[in-house]
Amino acid sequence: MSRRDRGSVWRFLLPVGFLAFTAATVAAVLFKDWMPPVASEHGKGVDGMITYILCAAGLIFVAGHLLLAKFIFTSGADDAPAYKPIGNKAEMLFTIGPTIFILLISEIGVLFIGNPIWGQVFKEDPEDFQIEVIAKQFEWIAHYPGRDGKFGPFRMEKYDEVDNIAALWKKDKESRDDLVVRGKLILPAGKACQIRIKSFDVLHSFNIPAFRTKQDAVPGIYTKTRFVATTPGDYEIACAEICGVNHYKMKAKVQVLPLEKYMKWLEEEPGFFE
Ligand SMILES: [Cu+2]
Repeated sequence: MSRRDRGSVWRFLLPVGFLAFTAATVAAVLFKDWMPPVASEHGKGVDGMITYILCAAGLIFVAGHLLLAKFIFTSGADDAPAYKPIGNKAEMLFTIGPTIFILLISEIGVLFIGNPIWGQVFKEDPEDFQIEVIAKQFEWIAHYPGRDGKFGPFRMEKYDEVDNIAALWKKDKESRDDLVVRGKLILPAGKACQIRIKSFDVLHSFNIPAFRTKQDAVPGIYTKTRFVATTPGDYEIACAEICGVNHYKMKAKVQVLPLEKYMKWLEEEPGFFE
C-alpha cells in the first residue's frame, strides 16, 4: 500500500471512528439513567438544566465536527479549489454570528431554566424550617434550633469531640433546647427547609445527590441552601469538596420523615443541655 493510499484510509477511518464514538456517547446518555431518582422539588429543574446543557453542547459539538469532516474531505481532494481568502465582511459574519448564537443558547438556559431553580433554592421564607448543618473533618452534624426556634451561638473553645460536637454554649439560654444529631440529617417531607451551613475547619461541600443539592461549607461564614424533600426515605449526604485524607468517607444519612412523624420527633427529642 502506498503512502498516499494509507493516507486516504486514515482519512476515512478517523471520521468513522469519531462518529461511532459520538454515537456510543449519545446512546449512553439516552438509554441509561445516570442520576439517582429525584427526591426534592427543585431537583427536576436541575435535571432539566443538565439535559439542556448536554443537548446544546452535544449538538454544537457534533455539528462543528461534521463541518470539520466536510472541510477535511473537500480540501484534501485532488480537484479541490485553490485557497482563496474569504474577505473581511465574511470573517466578521463568521465571528459575530456564532458569538450571538452561543450567547442566546446560554441566556435561554439561564433565564428560562436556571432562574426559576435559583429562586427555589435561595428563596427567603420565614415559614421555612431552619436547620443548621456543620461540616468538619470528616463528618456532618445536624443542629436544630429547638422549641424556641433560635440557634444557640457557638464558641469554638467549648468544642469537645465527644460531649459537645457542635461547640454549643451551655450558659446561653437559646442553646439549651437545641438538638444536635451526629451523622444524620432528619428532615420533614413536603416542607421547605432552609439549611444554614458552616464549617469547623476547612472547605467542604454539602451534597445530597438525590436532592440535586450542592453548597460549599466555608470556614468563617455561613452559606445556605434550601429544598423541599418530596419523598420519605433514606438518602445520603456526601462531601463534594476534597477536604483531606478521609474525604471519601465523609458521609451521613438523610432521613426524610412524613411531616407528623418529624414534628413528633422534634417535640420528643430532649434538648442538648436538658
Ligand atoms: Cu469534607
